Amino acid sequence: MEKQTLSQFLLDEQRLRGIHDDEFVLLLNDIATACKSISRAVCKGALNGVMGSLECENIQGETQKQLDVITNDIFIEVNQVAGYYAGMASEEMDAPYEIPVNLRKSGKYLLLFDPLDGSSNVNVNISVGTIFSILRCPEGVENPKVKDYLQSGITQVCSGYALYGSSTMLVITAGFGVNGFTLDNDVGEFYLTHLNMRVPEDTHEFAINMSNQKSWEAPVKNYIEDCLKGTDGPRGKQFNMRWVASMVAEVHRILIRGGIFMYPVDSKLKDKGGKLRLMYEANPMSFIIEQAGGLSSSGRQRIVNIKPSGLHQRVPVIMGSKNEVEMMCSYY
Ligand code: P6P
Repeated sequence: MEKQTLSQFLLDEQRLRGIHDDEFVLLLNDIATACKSISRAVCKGALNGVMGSLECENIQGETQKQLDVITNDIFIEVNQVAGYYAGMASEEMDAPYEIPVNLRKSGKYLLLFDPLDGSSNVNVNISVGTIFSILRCPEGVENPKVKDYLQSGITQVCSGYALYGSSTMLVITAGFGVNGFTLDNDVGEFYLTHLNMRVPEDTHEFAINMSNQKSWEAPVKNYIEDCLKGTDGPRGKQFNMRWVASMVAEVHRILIRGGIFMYPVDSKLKDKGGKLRLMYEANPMSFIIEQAGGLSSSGRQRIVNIKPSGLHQRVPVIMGSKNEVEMMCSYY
């Protein structure tokens, strides 16, 4: 049977389930178009000589890659053509970007995104991705300011990621489950290939950057030590470890075969609150993981319940298989 395209899937959801307004469907199609364009830019990176770093740093204090800026521009330009946003905020930009009112067709939504998460992997040809989160623009707000973006993750209308790996995939949730679409480069369409994705409740695989071990808080140290004891330890089973240093790749693996992804706060990051950003990494990925039956916590609270205090706020992240995240959080 012919697979549904993303557009057909969204229109079906709109018609059969009465969800999504027209602006939302158009908006998601624009995001998909941006991701197709980013996929080509990443795929041809070396051929176009854009795999290097720039002399400048972003708001995070990280050296920007050429592709960080290129993909950020693609995301803004593609989405500005249709203008189904009141504004956009990006990991790569200090302040939100307001779409000029004359270019705007709808002021309903705010878009937050990390245009190329894991970009330090791009020149060693390891999977990278785009992460996005869609919020409602507060009623009557014509020109959204930072405070209008500072909504808890629980209020997200939609979130998703594109994974630029062996194939390019788009995985999205709008609060009615999680669905994955694979890009057919020959046709230029995303086709539904992963209907109603679910995170296995148990796992034997953890993902954490072990080089930070000496700086972890005690609960994390104790949990990992118990996992490493294997069948002789309190967990009574052997664990495997993965670390790709690309959150999108980790989360996708966990969606497919289970696992627990951890970027806990450590003594080096304590004053920053953690490594990963709440608004355009932790919240969108938490929405997806929870919609697929998993859990997502800072170790002390559900991530999507956190009331943001800043656009680039960081947060400790523990997310994945329900029973494993519960076990890990029991160490706090
Ligand atoms: P480290 C990529 O820079 C990122 O934000 C996530 O995608 C990834 O999980 C993490 O940082 C990797 O961090 O310290 O291992 O380089």
